[in-house]
Amino acid sequence: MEALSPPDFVLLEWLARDPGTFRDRPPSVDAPAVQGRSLEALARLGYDVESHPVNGFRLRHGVDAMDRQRVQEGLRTESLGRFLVCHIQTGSTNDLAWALAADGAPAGATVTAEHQTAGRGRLGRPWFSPPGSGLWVSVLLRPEWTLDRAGLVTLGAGVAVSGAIASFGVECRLKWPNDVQIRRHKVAGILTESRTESNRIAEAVVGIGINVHQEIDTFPPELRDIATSLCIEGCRVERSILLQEILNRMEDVFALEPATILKRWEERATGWGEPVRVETGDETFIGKMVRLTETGALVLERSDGSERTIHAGDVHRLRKA
Ligand code: BT5
Repeated sequence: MEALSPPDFVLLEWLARDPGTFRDRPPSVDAPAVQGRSLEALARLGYDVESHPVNGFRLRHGVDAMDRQRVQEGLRTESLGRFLVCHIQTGSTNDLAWALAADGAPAGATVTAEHQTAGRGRLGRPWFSPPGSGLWVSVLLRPEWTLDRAGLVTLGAGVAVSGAIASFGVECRLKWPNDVQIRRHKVAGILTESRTESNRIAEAVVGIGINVHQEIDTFPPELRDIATSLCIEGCRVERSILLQEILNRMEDVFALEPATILKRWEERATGWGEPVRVETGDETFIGKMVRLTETGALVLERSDGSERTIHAGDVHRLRKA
């Protein structure tokens, strides 16, 4: 685990006192080599530090570090986020949440990282999680649901995330099963992993990745046409406040009846009635998206009128002729 060193904090605090204004060097971080190293560390973590040969340094937009106190001071939840750990760097926050679970952490325990070096999506696909710019968070749940409701965990989290994003004034939509999109570009993804005991979900870790501050040219080329961030969509929000909003909403959503969660999800989803191609790994199906089943599976209507239920897969939109 990597951490900022004391001179980094001194420099950060010094610059953060007056964001947007150039300041001379802080008295205690005097040596140019220390300063250079600290500036690099701050830039790597996503702090927008600008240096000027004459005027000194400035923090262009102020600081948006994940701040546990800031998240918790506006929480209305009973369990979600009450136990909250904010890390600088880790492989995957989902792994940290599982480690917390093994240590007996309470339900609702939440873990964030400024940077994930091995963030993952479904089927082990990589999740691009650069430092400082996104909300990379995992929440431990003990939902006491039967196994057939496992899909509802992801859908419920999607309802909470999309509601939170919308509350900051951005129009967003859900795409089955785990994407949040703006203008059909992926702004967030959800990865639910669960541990089962007989027919029940004993524990689940919901991992949520939201692109917040990235500019389009900071995405790797293969994501530039399919991804977006809240900043690209004109929304500047502190990640701590975004997390607070998500946790508040998520606890409310998981208290709802499954049918209500599904209804909320369907209302926020995109693509009903549209022709799509769904890839399940082994098979490909083409049809119109018509509804969800009561366990959150996707129902497609095929051209011969028959219906096909899909439990896991990737949905691709077919362009209308
Ligand atoms: C997901 O998988 O969308 C789930 C992503 C979950 C990430 C969170 S971050 C916190 C927690 N810790 C973790 O390690 N994971 C969770 P999937 O539907 O399989 O989508 C993966 C695909 O999304 C990749 O193959 C890329 O095409 C694309 N992708 C990768 N990084 C992206 C990003 N930052 N923004 C948009 N798309 C991305």
